[in-house]
Amino acid sequence: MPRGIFITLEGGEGAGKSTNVAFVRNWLEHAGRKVVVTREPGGTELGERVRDILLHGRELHTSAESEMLLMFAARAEHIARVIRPALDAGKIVLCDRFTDATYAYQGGGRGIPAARIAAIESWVQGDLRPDLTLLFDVPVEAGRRRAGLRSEPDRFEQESDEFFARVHATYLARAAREPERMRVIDASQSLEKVEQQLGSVLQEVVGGR
Ligand code: T5A
Repeated sequence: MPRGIFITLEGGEGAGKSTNVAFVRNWLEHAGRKVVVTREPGGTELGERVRDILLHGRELHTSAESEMLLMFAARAEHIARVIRPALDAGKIVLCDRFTDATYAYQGGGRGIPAARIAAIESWVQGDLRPDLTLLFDVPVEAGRRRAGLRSEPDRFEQESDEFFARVHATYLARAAREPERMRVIDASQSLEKVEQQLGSVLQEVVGGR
C-alpha cells in the first residue's frame, strides 16, 4: 500500500488553524481519502497530559529547554502510536501544529538555536517530515485579538508582542526556504476566501496523488 500523506497546519495564535481543520478534512473526505485528524501538543494520552502542563502549568516555571524536550517527548509518542501507523495504512494525517511550531516558538520565540532543534528532530522523527504544511498567516495583532475574544489566555498566549513577532518571522522565514512544502495562506481574509485558497492548494498538491 502506498504511504499516506502527512499534512500539518501551522501559524501564530488565532490564525484560524482549528477553524479550518474541518474544511480541510471535508475536502479530503470528499475526494475519497481516509483522514486522521490530530494535534500537537497532544494526540495521545501522554501528549494531552503534556499539553495540559505546557499550556496551563504556569506555576511550574518550565525552562525553554524543558519545554522543547517535552514537546518532542509528546511528539515521539504521537509519531509511534498515531502518525506512522496511519501513514503506513495509506491514510492522510491532518495535524494541527507539528515541528515547525517548535522552530517558531521554542526557536524564534524563546531563542533555542535551530541547530539544536534540528538535532532532536532527526533523532525523534528519523526521515518523517510533513508532505504539505498550510501556514495560516495573519498579522500578530489581528491573530491575538481573535484568540483573545475566544477564551482566557493560556501560558503561551500571555507572552509579549515581541515574542509573537519573532514566532511570526520564523514561520515566514521557514516558508521562504521551503516554498514547495509550506504554502502560505492569507488568513487575514474572510473565512470564505481562506477556504478558496485552501481548496486550490489541496487540489494542486493532493488532487493528483
Ligand atoms: N506550541 C506547540 C509550541 O510552543 N511548540 C510546539 O512544538 C507546538 C506543537 C498550542 C500552543 O503550543 C505552542 C503553540 C501554541 O501556543 P493551540 O491551542 O493548539 O496551542 O494553538 P493556538 O494557536 O493557541 O490555537 P488557537 O485556537 O489560538 O489558534 P487557531 O487554531 O489558529 O485559531 P482558531 O481557528 O481557533 O481561530 C481563532 C478565532 O478567530 C476566528 C475563529 O472563529 C475563532 O474565534 N477566525 C476568524 N475570524 C474572522 N476571519 C477569519 N478568517 C477567521 N479565522 C478564524
